[in-house]
Amino acid sequence: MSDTLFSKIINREIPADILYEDDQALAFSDINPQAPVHFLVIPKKPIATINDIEPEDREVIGHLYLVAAKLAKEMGFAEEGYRAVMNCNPYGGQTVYHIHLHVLAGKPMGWPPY
Ligand code: DGP
Repeated sequence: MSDTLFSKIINREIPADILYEDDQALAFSDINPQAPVHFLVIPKKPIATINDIEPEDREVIGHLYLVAAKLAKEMGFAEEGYRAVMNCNPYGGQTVYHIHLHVLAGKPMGWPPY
């Protein structure tokens, strides 16, 4: 897979408001927030889309949700609620081909999401 700008954020080649980092994952504020709180949790491994997740990636994908929930608790919106969603390919609204969990909070979310 070719490098995306998220690899550049991981490698500190472009700046980002980094909220959390460990050996497997990085969380940073979305540059174009769609809610009062909007950040992305990404694996350091560059997986392009949900369709490209391999069985060996189970742990890291689960880890993204653990990071999301940890930050939700720390940032104080866990109980109030939030949305955690991954977009896949054009119809899913994906624009960056390095999977990322969007975490949106701070207002009630609509459903359906279109
Ligand atoms: P998606 O459409 O699901 O692929 O979401 C990509 C998100 O990435 C979108 O909400 C905007 C965000 N984004 C794009 N470029 C940058 C960037 O350079 N920095 C940051 N922090 N976020 C970015």
